Amino acid sequence: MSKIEEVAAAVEAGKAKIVGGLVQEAIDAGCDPTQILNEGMIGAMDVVGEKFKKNEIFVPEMLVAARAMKKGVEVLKPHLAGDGGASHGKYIIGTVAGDLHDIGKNLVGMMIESSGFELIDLGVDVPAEKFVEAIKANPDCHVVGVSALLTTTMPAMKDTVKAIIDAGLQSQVKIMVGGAPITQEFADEIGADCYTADAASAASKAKELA
Ligand code: B1M
Repeated sequence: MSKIEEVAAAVEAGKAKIVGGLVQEAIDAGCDPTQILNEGMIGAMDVVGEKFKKNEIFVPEMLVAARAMKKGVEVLKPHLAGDGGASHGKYIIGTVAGDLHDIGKNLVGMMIESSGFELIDLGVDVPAEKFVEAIKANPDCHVVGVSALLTTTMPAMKDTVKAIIDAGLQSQVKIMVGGAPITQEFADEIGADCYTADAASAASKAKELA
């Protein structure tokens, strides 16, 4: 089994205590950090999601896999740093109301931060009004990121984008959206300024928008 496969197996099995060490071993063995993230950890979460869909595992197993992934990301974080240095101002991010998934949002936040933004993370289950308040409270923020992982919370993303537009804030901030069920088509339909499929492209797009 390769080092990356070992990381994937440990994430999938929810072995939080050993994932950090395995990620470090993979880094020490010269594995590419992005490959460890994409193939080792995100790949494992996809397997977990598939098993959940087939009723082979249940919410507690998904939760322990998520915890294990977070441990691995902690070790990987310094190795995924972007160009840092340059200051691109503030970036507000949150997962929409009703949605508790935060791994993808945290990865986007991490890449955004390491690209030179000051990150304001509103957390998960964030009501539309809280996004609006945060944007108003930070007039020097020019990009906001809205994440959703459930098809059932896509309407909350639509409401969030609408609330930001209705508050007249689209002249201040560009609205970025993303998350597994989100598409460019949906982003266009709800009036978001930008859709990106993953954390790395979110960071490079944010720099263009800032
Ligand atoms: Co949930 N869950 N979950 N879950 N969960 C999914 C999303 C699901 C696809 C699993 C499945 O059925 N195959 C499914 C959704 C189905 C659907 O919507 N049609 C699902 C479900 C059904 C549920 C519950 C309803 C289950 C239940 O209770 N019966 C429940 C809902 C709770 C709630 O939110 N209200 C639930 C709960 C949970 C846990 C709490 C147990 C846990 C989350 C823990 C946590 O986040 N702290 C969990 C997990 C772990 C998953 C899976 C297995 C993994 C998610 C993940 O972290 N992926 C997931 C299956 C899957 O995704 N394959 C699943 C890794 C992460 C890096 O990817 O978040 O997609 P992702 O982020 C990517 C991109 O999407 C993008 O960049 C990231 C990486 O580059 N991105 C952005 C994300 N946000 C972005 C924002 C941007 C740009 C890009 O700009 C702003």
